[in-house]
Amino acid sequence: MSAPVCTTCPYCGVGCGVLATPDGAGGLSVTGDKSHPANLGRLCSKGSALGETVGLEGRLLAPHINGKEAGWDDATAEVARRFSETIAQHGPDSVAFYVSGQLLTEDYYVANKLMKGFIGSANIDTNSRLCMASSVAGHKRAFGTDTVPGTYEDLEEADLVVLTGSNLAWCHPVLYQRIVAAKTARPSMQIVVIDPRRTATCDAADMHLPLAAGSDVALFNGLLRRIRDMGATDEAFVRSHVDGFDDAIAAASSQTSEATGLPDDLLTRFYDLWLRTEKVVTVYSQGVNQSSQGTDKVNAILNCHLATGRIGKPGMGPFSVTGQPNAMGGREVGGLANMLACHLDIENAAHRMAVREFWQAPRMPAAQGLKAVDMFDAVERGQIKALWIMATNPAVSMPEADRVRATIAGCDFVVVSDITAETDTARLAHVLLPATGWGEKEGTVTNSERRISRQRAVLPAPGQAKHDWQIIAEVASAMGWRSAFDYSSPAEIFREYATLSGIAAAMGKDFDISGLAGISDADYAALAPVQWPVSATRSGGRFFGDGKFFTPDGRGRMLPVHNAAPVAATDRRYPFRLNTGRVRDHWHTMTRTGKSPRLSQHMAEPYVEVHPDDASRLGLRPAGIADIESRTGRALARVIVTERVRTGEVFVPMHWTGETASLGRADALVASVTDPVSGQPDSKGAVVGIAPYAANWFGFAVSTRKPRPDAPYWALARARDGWRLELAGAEAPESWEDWGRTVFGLGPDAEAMVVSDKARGGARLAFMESGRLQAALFIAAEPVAASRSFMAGQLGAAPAPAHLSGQPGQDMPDPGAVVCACFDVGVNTILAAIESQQLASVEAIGAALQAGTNCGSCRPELAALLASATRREAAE
Ligand SMILES: Nc1nc2c(c(=O)[nH]1)N[C@H]1C(S)=C(S)[C@@H](COP(=O)(O)OP(=O)(O)OC[C@H]3O[C@@H](n4cnc5c(=O)[nH]c(N)nc54)[C@H](O)[C@@H]3O)O[C@H]1N2
Ligand SMILES: Nc1nc2c(c(=O)[nH]1)N[C@H]1C(S)=C(S)[C@@H](COP(=O)(O)OP(=O)(O)OC[C@H]3O[C@@H](n4cnc5c(=O)[nH]c(N)nc54)[C@H](O)[C@@H]3O)O[C@H]1N2
Ligand code: SF4
Ligand SMILES: [Mo]
Repeated sequence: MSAPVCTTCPYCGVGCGVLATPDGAGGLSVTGDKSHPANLGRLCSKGSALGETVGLEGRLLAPHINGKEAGWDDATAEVARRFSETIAQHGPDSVAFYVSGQLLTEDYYVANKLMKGFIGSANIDTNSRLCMASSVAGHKRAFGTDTVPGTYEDLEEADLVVLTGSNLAWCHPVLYQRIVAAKTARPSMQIVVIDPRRTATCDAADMHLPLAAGSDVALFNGLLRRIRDMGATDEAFVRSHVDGFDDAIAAASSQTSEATGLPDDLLTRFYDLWLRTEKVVTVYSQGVNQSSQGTDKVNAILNCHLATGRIGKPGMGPFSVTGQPNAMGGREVGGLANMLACHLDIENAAHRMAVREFWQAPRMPAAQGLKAVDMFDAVERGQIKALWIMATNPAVSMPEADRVRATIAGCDFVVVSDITAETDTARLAHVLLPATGWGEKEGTVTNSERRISRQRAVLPAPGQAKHDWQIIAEVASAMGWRSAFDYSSPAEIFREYATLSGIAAAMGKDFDISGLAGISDADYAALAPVQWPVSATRSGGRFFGDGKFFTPDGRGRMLPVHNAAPVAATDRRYPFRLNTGRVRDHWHTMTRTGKSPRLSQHMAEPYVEVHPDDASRLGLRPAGIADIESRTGRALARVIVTERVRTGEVFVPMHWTGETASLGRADALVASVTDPVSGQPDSKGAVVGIAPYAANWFGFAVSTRKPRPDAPYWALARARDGWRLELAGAEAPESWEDWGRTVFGLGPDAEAMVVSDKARGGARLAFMESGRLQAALFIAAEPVAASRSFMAGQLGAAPAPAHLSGQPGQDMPDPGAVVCACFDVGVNTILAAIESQQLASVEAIGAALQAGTNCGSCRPELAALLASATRREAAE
């Protein structure tokens, strides 16, 4: 076995250190890096399962031109030629790059340099527009710079942690575990969750404020009024360092907090807790950013911290947590259409000149480029004629995803750089370029607390895959700019970038890593995680505690903000507010987590959470299928009836795509409404109508071969030795056996055992090849009751009667749906152990079954199982 390589997790913005050891057979074993300050050895379920996601199945391994495999020389030449011709004919603004917070800083730097400095357009935007843009804009308005003031330690040192619009337990699990550990050690620490949904994050909370969707400004304006009314303002800090106090108070006083829909006494309890607790950190994420008033929401939060001087000091401050592994790096390096590199501003002539000179750039745009939604609109209008998409899947993740998909399909020339061969977006490309992925590429990422860490290669580049920076540099060279893009390594790019940051710092910018400008190749290879700034005068630490901001006069700004109703109003046809977001074990469009059987079991199909009152009014049954419709599209999803959501609001996860479900793309339903300041889409604020989907049959199947499903509702997920498939439809095929043979790719030699119950519209089929179970199919008039976990474990097994009942026999234990993904422990195993071993705590479950003892992501679910078992016992 080789020595472990220190690298960084490619998922969320916590930025955990990972020790990865190749197993010599193309796989990896992965553990948490105890020396990394972000995680100190912890990993969540997704990080722990990284080894299961590096296999080459489904990978894009060679360039393709118009669907045919091609060599790199031809592919690079084709991209360069089409971009050059388009620019020559229609000008620099007729082309665009749409990039991603999943690029490394070095990739991002090169893409930005090519577009802004050499092509001469600012039409480069990133999926961070859908993610962090409102935080960027809010920070800039308040601080004069896009900088997160605090560090992760603040979350542990705080006496009150407010989590608003953040499902930290599922989306930043290691940070959540750090907070929970701090609270366990110091139980007086308080946690408050502000979220319309009761999420897993609420399990550790002392207080949950289920505010009406979109009403955060009303809530935080109420807090600001209370700060003023109760004399909690830090007058000295405001006098010396903050402008805008009176206007912000006036705006806050012009409205009540009624829009939150929360009772006054609950609000007052929260406000008074906030007021009497000096050490307070307010963490916020997409429930704040992804809103038609996302920037105002951000400033409403920042106002409260500025008014009380609770910022940039140990245990206090606002804390925008970043989503993607390099969302922060992208903001630093100028990945957004309205920024230059190193926090410099595109519309500032002096900044522009400095960068132009540094790059020796032939041209430089003087105005902002098009932000993501506007960019795709310009593609639709034919104004942008050549588009290069890197490391993102906009045909799934952009609002009005059906229209975006059609827009990309209609664009004259589309290039997609990806690691995955078949994504909804890759299917639309004229030129497909294979990139190296996590574990194969080298560079840096910056996490939520401004800490720069190395991603390091552990595995060789597969097939013909190249690094993203290399692909971009080669196209730039082919376009005639070889000397400016003649990089031989990411270290060289990093040095150039660090040097530029020194120039930016000399112009008064806070982003400064000039201390690394002279880093040698060897030191870059060995670079330990380091928090910026890194310069001759500063290293790491907090910002703004000293009252120094980066506005022209150095003072922070409070903003007058007013609560506004979400732009899309509900009406009779679309009476529900659609909330969207994430599940614990999947990452975005699932191109990586979808490869892991363990991660695919926790939530195996698209679903919609509906309140019981709404469900009964609409006739939606638990486990039935809902037909969800908006002005822009349609989706089918499994119904989960739950009090976790408010009445009038429903929740659909964002992860399902055209590859994994028939009609599961949440963004088909979401309108392209954006925040007027940041341009970020209101991904949580669409309006929809819901009705039961009139299914006459439901199905469940497992198959060793990847099924090619043919049904109105289907959803596909990996299982241990194959695939699992959920199905529903109106009209049943004539022969389920024939249907199964086609869908599961079975030959005539496959033997079928069929039990049909024509009267009740049911059928059960098991298909064998060489005496082993190849596929099983269960059809019923009701949602199928077969045990998913049991059947998924039976593929390849010798025939057994249980294969037709779909339930384990007496001697065959059924672990039930996976709760602990790290140790693959199912719900039935846990419930049985709670009962038989009288387990009374999450720790006791861990000691008995290991569940919850690795990443801890499932600890909230274990606690819920304990509570339900105790309730049952009490009732009996
Ligand atoms: N497991 C997992 N983790 C991830 C990711 C993933 O795909 N899977 N993606 C990463 C990325 S890129 C990101 S950006 C982060 C996102 O991390 P989060 O922002 O924590 O995740 P979301 O589920 O998008 O939304 C958070 C919460 O906002 C709530 N919300 C909706 N509307 C409102 C509102 O009006 N006000 C308030 N206060 N809350 C509201 C939702 O109910 C939801 O629980 O997660 C990162 N981590
Ligand atoms: N309704 C709704 N929509 C949302 C959100 C929401 O909460 N609700 N959240 C939004 C947010 S915050 C985000 S961040 C986006 C995320 O949405 P996307 O960025 O579209 O989602 P991913 O699946 O992460 O796409 C990454 C793509 O890059 C590929 N890839 C992975 N690694 C590499 C690499 O190293 N190089 C290259 N070239 N390709 C690579 C993957 O195979 C995949 O196709 O979705 C947004 N859309
Ligand atoms: S919390 Fe999980 S997903 Fe996020 S960086 Fe750490 S291991 Fe990766
Ligand atoms: Mo994100």
